[in-house]
Amino acid sequence: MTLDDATVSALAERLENAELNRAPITKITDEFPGLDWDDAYAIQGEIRTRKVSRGVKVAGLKAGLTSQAKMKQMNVSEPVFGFMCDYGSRADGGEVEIDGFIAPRVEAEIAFVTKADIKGPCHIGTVLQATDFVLPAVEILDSRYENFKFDLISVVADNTSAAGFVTGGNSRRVADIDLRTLGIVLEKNGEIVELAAGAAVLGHPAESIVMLANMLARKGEIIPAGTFIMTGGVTAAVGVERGDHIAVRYQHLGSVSMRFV
Ligand code: OOG
Ligand code: MG
Repeated sequence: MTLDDATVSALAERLENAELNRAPITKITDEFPGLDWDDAYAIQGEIRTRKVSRGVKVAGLKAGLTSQAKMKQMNVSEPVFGFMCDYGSRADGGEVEIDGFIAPRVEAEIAFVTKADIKGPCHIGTVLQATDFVLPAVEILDSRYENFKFDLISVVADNTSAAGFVTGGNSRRVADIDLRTLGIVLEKNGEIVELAAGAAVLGHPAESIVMLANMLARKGEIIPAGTFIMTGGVTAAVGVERGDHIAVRYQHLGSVSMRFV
């Protein structure tokens, strides 16, 4: 950790204002090149504290950069973790107002809901046993950095570009389906633009929750029962513009769609 509390607060405020005013900023590592992981998660934690103190509810947790497609697209090599807010939720099949974002992108994910606490260090068996059900989810990403130019430290501080999410389709028990071979097709305006299988995320999307639990354990935290967790984009993220229709079809889990207006 290199920053003092006052600087963590100032950077959290700068990033949250960029989100709330949809006014992108230069990446924070330009000004503080020596920032480390602890600094980045401290800034993200401070953004969360600010939101919660204003009455925002944390809707769930997320892992990101968990697939080769995403790591390649973002030119990074390690997963990152963030949180989702209640106000980021959008209805399946509904309209999403594009003016609520700076430069939104969408990506297909597999989400888990837990039924027991998960305490790291743990393994995939712990996660599968603690999973109530899985469901399809589309994340709406929006970097608060200009031209989404960022590095891992900056993106963690910016709550991993979290901006919105749409869940839908059917929920299923993990024991009933093979999440590794589950096919996912992302269509934009009726054309297939991305496709993948669940194994794109760390070999099995539950591995992403293992990594999240292990990261939280280092801070003395757990994943509580009843947590909604997005395990990371299986495909590269796709930019969207006003008028675009997105539909993601999941084998066994139905589909999720939205139109940007
Ligand atoms: C970082 C967020 C990554 C995922 O699922 O990989 C993420 C970004 O691409 O802006 O949410
Ligand atoms: Mg994501």
